[in-house]
Amino acid sequence: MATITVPASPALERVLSIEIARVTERAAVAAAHLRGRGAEKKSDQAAVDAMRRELAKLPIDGTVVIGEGEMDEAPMLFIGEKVGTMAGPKVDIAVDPLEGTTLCAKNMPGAIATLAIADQGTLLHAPDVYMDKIAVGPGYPRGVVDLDAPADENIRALAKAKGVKPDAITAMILDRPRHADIIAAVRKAGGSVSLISDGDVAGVIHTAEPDKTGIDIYLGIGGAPEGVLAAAALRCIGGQMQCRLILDTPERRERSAKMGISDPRKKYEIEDMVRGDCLFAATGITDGRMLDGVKFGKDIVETETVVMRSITGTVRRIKGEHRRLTKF
Ligand code: VTB
Repeated sequence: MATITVPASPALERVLSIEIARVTERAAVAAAHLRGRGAEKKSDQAAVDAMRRELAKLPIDGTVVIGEGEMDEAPMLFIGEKVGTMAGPKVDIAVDPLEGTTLCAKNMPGAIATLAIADQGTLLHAPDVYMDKIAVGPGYPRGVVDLDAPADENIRALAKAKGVKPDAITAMILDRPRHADIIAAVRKAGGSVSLISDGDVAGVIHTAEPDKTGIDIYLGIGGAPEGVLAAAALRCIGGQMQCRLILDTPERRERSAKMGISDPRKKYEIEDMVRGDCLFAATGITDGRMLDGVKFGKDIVETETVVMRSITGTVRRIKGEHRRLTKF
């Protein structure tokens, strides 16, 4: 059988833009088999297994930097795990094989399988803690909004920069009691709030296309691993994002120090979280605003995947029609 050999290169190879889609497709289909069964752990495990199997075939010398947990707590895709054929570029890998386990378990919109690949040493090694996030799409002056400014101020600043009244601005926020104050502040400024129950990787990405998604800004606290994945996507399509890890216990500060984080209060820009070129891919598991979910036909499985590449800013939407179903 013919094999593809990818020479090592400082720039991420183009061929990987197709290969990366295969990885998220397989993870999405594996999880989709378990949609709506209330089986969070089982569907996550199915996605992890499938993603790991496919990653092993990629022509890369990869290291997982955002994964399922640290070595002692995750048997697969743990932080530090080597993945790929080892015959290819040295890369960092960030994975979330099932982003939105609850969405999948309840068969609600927005569960995705997602992955980012970046040049080695360029992705933030974020521990699995919470992260405060703010993101807006492309086309605004740098610093138009700020993580440390009150939410109402950010809404007014964004409206001004967009040339609209604050009531034309919509903020997407995770529906959690911890966000009561920022939700109130957005509304106080006149803005509208679009709440999501889970899935803030897609939430951040929505800001890049406000005309299509109706979302101008993403605000609030979610997972740090999801923050790095979202930053990789935004690095490809444009936009601004600022984040801060929430290291509010000595244990969390110690854990992050071990991962190389010396300043626990650091405010990260996209360029600090993704310091070089990257590829980002996501495949829909359940139907969502960003992607259609997996469809199971009689003799065909259909998938939708988005692949983004930072070097060129190209975004590809790949509709997969899979006929050799034994591969799943
Ligand atoms: C966040 C968000 C994810 O879970 O990690 C959230 O980034 C966790 O927040 O998209 P809670 O602990 O409040 O649930 C997701 O929504 C899904 O994994």
